[in-house]
Amino acid sequence: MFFKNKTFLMFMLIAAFSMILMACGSGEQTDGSVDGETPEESGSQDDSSGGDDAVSDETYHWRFVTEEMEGQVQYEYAKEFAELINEKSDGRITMDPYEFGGLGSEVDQVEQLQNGLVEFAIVSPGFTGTMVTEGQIFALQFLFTDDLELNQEILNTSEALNTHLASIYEGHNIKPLAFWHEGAMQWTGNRELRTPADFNGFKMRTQESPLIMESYRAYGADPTPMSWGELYTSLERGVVDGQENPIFFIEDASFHEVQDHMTISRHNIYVAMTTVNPDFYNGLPEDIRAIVDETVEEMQVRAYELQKEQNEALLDNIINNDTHPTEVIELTEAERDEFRALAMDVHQYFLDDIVGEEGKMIYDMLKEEIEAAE
Ligand code: 6CS
Repeated sequence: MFFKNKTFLMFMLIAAFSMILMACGSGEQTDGSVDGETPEESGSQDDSSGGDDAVSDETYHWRFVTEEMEGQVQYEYAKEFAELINEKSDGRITMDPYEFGGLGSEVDQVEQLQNGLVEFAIVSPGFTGTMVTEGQIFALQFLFTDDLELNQEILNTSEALNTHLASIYEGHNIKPLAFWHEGAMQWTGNRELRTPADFNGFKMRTQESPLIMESYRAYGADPTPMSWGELYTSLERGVVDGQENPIFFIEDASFHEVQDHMTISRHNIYVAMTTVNPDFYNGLPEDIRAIVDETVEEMQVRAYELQKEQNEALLDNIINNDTHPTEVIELTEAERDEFRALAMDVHQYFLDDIVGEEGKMIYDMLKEEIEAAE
């Protein structure tokens, strides 16, 4: 829909939006400091009284970038987050949610967060795969359960993720405040994908994570990483043959229009992280940080509801689209088991060749947490 043949326009917009963003964030503070000079000063403090005795009428203006468009789960999450935090802070905190596209690729957005150019970002771990190797744990297929509500509960409470993996991310200047999911992922293709043999030579679009790519090599596919901003056109032109995503995203980005087949495979969940620039976060007054934390926690429930509503509502649009028909099949448990068996080799590869001791510990702990939850 949005990105249909609009790649060129998107890249023109990147430059313009970046300049606007810099201009918005460059307001001089009452204490004479300029936004963006240091991570602590990123984001406006509109009425800085300065020092430890800062009075509670200080106001804040922050940026929240997402990897999705208006109406899609991440953007709606960020919009509600902004409303909730504004309410909780009696109007002292205002936040601007940003749609995907204006600030570059998903990987560019991660860098903007690390540099403190934006304060908050929703980050899909796939786009940090070459930097935070342990974060590729989310690329492992058939790791979580088939119960989406239970999976969200695991993401909420996991010590492996919220303590250990989060601390590795923090070492890379990305502080995850929460892990949540956008639903189960499914495959679309220009041919039917029912068995691993169907992936033989299949040009699969993936995110930038080497482990996601390895997961598709294990099925015999030929993975190609790219931003989703290029995906519609790439599917249309046959640059790639297929892709994976939750139902809501396939429908809203109209990938089904240029794909003849869709497989309900539920081979993984799509995990997203609410992240913040750590220097900015650690520099906040305690009461403001508490409001941030409370908002993050309350939004976990909304994240689950938002993806559920959209994933449930939008499948019919794909099935009933007569203009662009897509044949939708659902894998049986036996068919899923064939993929599961190959995916387990990738789990082992992750443990043997990708991560060190800490990554192994995180994997083992998360597996135990999942088994205990089941
Ligand atoms: O496939 C992707 O890359 C995109 N998918 C989702 C569900 N969100 C944003 C992401 O960039």
